[in-house]
Amino acid sequence: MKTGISAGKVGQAYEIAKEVYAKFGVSSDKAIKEALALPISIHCWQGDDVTGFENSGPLSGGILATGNYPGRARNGDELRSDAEFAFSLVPGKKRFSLHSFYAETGGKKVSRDQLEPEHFAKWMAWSKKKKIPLDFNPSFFSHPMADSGYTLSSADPKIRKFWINHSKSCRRICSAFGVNQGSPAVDNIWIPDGSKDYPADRLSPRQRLQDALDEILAEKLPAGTITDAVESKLFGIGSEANVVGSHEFYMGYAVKKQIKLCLDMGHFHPTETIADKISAMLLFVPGLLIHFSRGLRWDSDHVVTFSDEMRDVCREIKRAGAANKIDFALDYFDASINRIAAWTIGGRSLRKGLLEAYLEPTRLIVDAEKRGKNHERLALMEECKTLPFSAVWDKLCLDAKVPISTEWLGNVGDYEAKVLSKRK
Ligand code: RNT
Ligand code: ZN
Repeated sequence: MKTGISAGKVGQAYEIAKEVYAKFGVSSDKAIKEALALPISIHCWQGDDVTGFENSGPLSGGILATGNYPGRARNGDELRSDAEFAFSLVPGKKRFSLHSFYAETGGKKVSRDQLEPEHFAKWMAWSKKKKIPLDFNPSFFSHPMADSGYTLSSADPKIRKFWINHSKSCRRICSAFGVNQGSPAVDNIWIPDGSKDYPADRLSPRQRLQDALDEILAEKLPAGTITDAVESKLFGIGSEANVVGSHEFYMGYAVKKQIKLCLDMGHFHPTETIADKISAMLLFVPGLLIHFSRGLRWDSDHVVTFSDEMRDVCREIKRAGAANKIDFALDYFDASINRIAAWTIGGRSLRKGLLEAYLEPTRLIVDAEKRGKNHERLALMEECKTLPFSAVWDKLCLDAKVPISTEWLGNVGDYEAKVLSKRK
């Protein structure tokens, strides 16, 4: 939708907003720069409903992309051009996160335990050319070896070995990304392992998972090329009673190994949020990978919005001065709406959350708390919610050369008519 708001008008509104924030001791110019500088790792799998390029059958692992909006990307070239287009609508620094089944093997079937960096040559060349660093994820689902519902924790040594080898090749690929981009790529391990009904033995699978992870992480890779992370979950479809890689499991494991813990916003109890975990966990692990997502009833993967939960997470990171220890990543998949819009809405919302956090007059609020004036603290927190935030947001978009307000819907509409609607 065209708003008809000119750059001049945005500038005028911004000048007033800037004055208001200055009264609260906040530089909005600085907040814009800080918010734009934090990289958001955009997840490739929203572009094709977590399908990948293997032709390995339907999505499994207790996750599900519902909907059949036309225009999903069917190959690497389509996915890359869709992503580039989405990048042009999301302000600030971006990364791109791949799953192993987005390998491009030139039509040759390559088993997941045999994947090599060369199968990601196109992705790496693109990453370099576009200056978009990559992140990586081994894929423990949508595969016959995952049919039992168990992978790294499987009681079958053949299955376990297969996934251990897959994880090892993924770490090498991830490290090759790191070399290619001159900075670490994040390798995030999430496995679907769990059971539909109450298991009698919860311990053995967890022992096997710990041993498997130890074996995977034992391989030393060139320093500064890879950041290891592990992601927990509460339940999935078909793993309602027990998930082997639970929060407590990975919390303990990440502390023990001093690797990053991945907190996915959709992977906790319905009223449990992750904001309060950040300052607690950062005392014990080198950093956190955050999967920004939105849980809704059974689904942990709705498009990220500017929700209280997400804003709380951004604020907590800012208040703790911890942004340099956080990898910001999106994780959701909605096949019922235009997928580029899904990327754009989530990416813009997260950037908004970051901007809002950096605009908070944290010092004033903390000072009120220190003086024991908790009514002032509460009043300030309330006031922050209605400061002229949208004027600063529009200015951020102008500065970053992306469309303001809902103008981007026009761009998405054009792309849908010209490109997406031609995909049958
Ligand atoms: C699944 C996890 C995991 C996946 C992606 C596809 O519950 O959140 O991060 O969403 O790896
Ligand atoms: Zn996740």
